[in-house]
Amino acid sequence: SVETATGDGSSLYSGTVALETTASGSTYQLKDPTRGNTYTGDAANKTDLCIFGICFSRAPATLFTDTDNHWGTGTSSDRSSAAVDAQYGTNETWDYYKNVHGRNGIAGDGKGSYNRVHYGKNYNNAFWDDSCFCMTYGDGDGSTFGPLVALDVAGHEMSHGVTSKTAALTYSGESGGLNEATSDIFGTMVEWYADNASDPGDYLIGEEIVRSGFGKPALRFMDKPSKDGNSADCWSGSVGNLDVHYSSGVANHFAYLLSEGSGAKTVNGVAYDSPTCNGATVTGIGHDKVGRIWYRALTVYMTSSTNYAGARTATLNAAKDLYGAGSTEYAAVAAAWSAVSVG
Ligand code: ASN
Ligand code: ZN
Ligand code: CA
Repeated sequence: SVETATGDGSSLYSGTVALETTASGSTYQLKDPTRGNTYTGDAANKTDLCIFGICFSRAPATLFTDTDNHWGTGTSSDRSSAAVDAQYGTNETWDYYKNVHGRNGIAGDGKGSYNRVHYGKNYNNAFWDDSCFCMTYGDGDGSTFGPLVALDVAGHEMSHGVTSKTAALTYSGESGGLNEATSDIFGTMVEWYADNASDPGDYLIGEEIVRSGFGKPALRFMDKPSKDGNSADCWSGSVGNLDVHYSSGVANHFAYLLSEGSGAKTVNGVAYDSPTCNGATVTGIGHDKVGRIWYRALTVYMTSSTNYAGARTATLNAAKDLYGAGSTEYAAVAAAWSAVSVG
């Protein structure tokens, strides 16, 4: 017989976490019947062979099993520890979308996804793939990146799946920057939602996975995106020529300003100093409302070709729906976009 069991895991980045697993005979499977049978498997350090999105062979996803339902050791010496982080990342992402936005799974149909960990050798990336409805995580090379299984990375990558099923923002030009920013914003919202003492909420992307060889404390910085050396803080007519991970800076900066406001501030022990492009002072409305406004904008108003001007309109419409045209929130959305030179 097969039934849901409650276990726990020692993760790499998030301490000890609860896991819902599947009891099957005398073993447990890292598969969660309460979240669409989302499961995690071992890619055995193999890679996919895909050309232009068509895959001729795929690395495996050999389901993790365990004898006592206590998973991992909290160190990379045990292959199941990264699996704990990956499974926990899907749990928190699922719960964030379900409990905050009423969205039932990435596609909104209750269907779970799956994770592969230990993809490739020293692989310095993680990615969502619509064609397998699955997440893939590298181990990192150990000098620039550690295992890429942190919460904000999980939330970022799976949010690409949500974007794909909703606005379907084209992954180039300004819409591509908005696609990437959507993933940074919701990756951050998942991290705040999880409220995990080992990986508390912040406005940094990838702070848990970078190593000394990377030379910066995070991949991206929402308060002042140019701190990464590449991203745009302010909109300009050429922003759409940047790589999508850098044109995202304008919307990440908007989201920070709308959450926390401009100027210097320490939040959860992290110091931020967010400038505005127009010299104005912006007052924040908190990250929860930013997540609600962005989600409604993404799922109701944005389309595949939405650009920055369109994102301003979409989020203003969302704020009007949620809080009213005369609300503080509506005015704050307008002020935050103006502060990044949009509108
Ligand atoms: N980690 C990268 C990202 O999510 C991989 C990709 O899909 N472009 O942006
Ligand atoms: Zn991305
Ligand atoms: Ca983070």
